[in-house]
Parts: sequence; C-alpha cells; structure tokens
Amino acid sequence: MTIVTPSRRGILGALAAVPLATPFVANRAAAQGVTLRAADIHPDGYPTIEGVKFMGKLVEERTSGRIRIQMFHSRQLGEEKDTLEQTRFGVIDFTRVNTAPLNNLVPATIAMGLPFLFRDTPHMHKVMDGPIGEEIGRDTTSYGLITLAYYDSGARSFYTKPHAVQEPAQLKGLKIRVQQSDMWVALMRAFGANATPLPFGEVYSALQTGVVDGAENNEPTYFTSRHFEVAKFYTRTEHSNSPEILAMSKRSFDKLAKADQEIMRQAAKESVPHMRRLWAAMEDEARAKVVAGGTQMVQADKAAYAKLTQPVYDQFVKDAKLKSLVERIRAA
Ligand code: GTR
Repeated sequence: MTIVTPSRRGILGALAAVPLATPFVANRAAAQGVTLRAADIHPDGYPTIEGVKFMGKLVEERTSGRIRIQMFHSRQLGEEKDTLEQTRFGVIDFTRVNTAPLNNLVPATIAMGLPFLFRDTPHMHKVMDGPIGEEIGRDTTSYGLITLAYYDSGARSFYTKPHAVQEPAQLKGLKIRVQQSDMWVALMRAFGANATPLPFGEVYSALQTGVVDGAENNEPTYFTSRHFEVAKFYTRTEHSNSPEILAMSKRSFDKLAKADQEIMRQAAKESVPHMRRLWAAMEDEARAKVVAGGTQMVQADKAAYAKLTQPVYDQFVKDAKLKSLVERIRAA
C-alpha cells in the first residue's frame, strides 16, 4: 500500500493540474519549441517572479520563440523543499528559493545565511556577484542544480504577536517559525527562542491559531504574505541577509544545445539588475503598507543579538571550506 502524506498529495495534485508541456526533449525543442516551467512560492508581481519573467522574455527573444519559460507562482508547484526536489530530478525546470532550504543539501550555502555575516546589501552584492558567489554556485551542480542567479532578499527581522523583541531576552518562551534548515533552527535556539520549522505556506495559519508566536522575514514577504495582519510587532533585528537563488535543473540544462545554455546563463544574469530595482522599490512600498495596516516597527538592540551567535558559527563553520568562505566574506 502506498501511503500518500498530505504534502505528497499536494505536490502530485499540483503537478496534475499543470499543462503537460514537458517532459522536455531537446530535439523537440528545436522542432517545435519548448516551454520550461519555473516555480516560486511568492505571489505574482513579487520581484523574484518578475525577475524570472524578465529572463523568460530575453530567452524567448533570443531563441526566436523556441524556448519559453512559464512561471508558476504562489506555490502552485509546492513548497520550496518540494520544488527543489522536483527541480533536481528535472520534473520542474527552474526553482527560485532562498538559500535556507538548500543548507542541509549543499553545505556551502550555509555561509550565505549566517547571522550578521553580510554587513549590508552592498556587501552581499559584492560577495554574491564575485568569485565567492560563483564558487558556491558551482557546488550546487553536484546536487543536480545549476545556479543561474542570486536575487535580493533584504534583511530578515522578527515579527511577533504578543510583544516586540528589542532584546533577545524577550524571545524567551516564544515559538518562532523558521525555515527548514538545521542552521536556522540552531540560530533561533542561540537567540533563546523555541524554533518551529515549518513550510512557508503554513505560517499564516500557524500565527493565526497560535501554533507559533512569531516568525522572521524581510519586509516585502511580511507584507505580501499578509503575515502583518496576524503579527503586529516587527522588530528590526536584521539578523541575516541570505539571498535568493535561481536554480535550473541540471537535467534540463544538459538537454540544451551549448548556445542555448549560454543564452540561459546570460538572460539570468541580465535579470539580476532588473530584479534588484524592483526589490528596492518593493521594500519601501511594503514598509509603508504594513505601517498603514497597523504594524509597529521597532528597532532592536542588534549588538545584543549578535553577541549570542557564536555557538552557531562553532557548530556550522567547522570544515576548512566553510571557514575559508566565512573569512573571505568578512574580508570582502
Ligand atoms: C522569503 C524567501 C522565500 C522563503 C521565505 C520563507 O523571504 O523569499 O524564498 O525562504 O522567505 O521564510 O520561507
């Protein structure tokens, strides 16, 4: 008997609802054109979605319509962990995820989410756009994923229901949702909170029903997910600047002709400045909208939070590779 768990039913259900433009076969691509499928959990209009759409437009133009990219937003193809697996095995052609769900699979990606490692967005851009970004990107290849681009994700901060958390002591006893990554669970523990790993799509109702007391994210996500309706205190801890990754299935990539692979890489690269412009505007818009919606924005004692993070570095930055990545990121 096959036991179908709810999440599995979710994936299969989602896939069944999707037009059968794939499986992607190279010679068919040449003959009649192919539609590649991209997944994202965010709603239409979110900067990551618009980045991939922009890339798709370039690809379509540059292949005279032979290759198109169709975007499935709003978790139509599942949560990030699901779409990552589907992408690794070539069922989905692209997925745009945060670095966190990759942490347990590709250890080098841990470096990008470590607390207070990136000083700010320009520092993150400098690192991700240079040789370190390339090096981490190369590491995903052995797990079936071609890293095509890094997109912005701002800084992550806490939002909570009962009260603000200016000082880490105020997190004590609170259940905080984290992304499904051991590093993120350890980080919440280091801050003194009870970590509750959950898929993104479950966070709104978990907040509403009190399964968790809070979560953490950047302002655009806090706004578009409408989490601000159920957790009114946003405390600016800015504890991580983990960027987003746009990854293509290696199986799908390998089926492309060399010239088309190059078109894919170049179009993804050109989508980055477009995405970043939209991101900057979205941060301002989200901030204004959540405040208008009743959110209290509070400044955190960031130094007090930073002081607690050493155990996370001790636990996760152990091997020579991660040590060297962290050193080089600090020095950049
Ligand atoms: C968002 C990010 C998503 C996902 C989400 C989460 O900021 O864009 O990819 O990681 O956070 O917390 O699950």
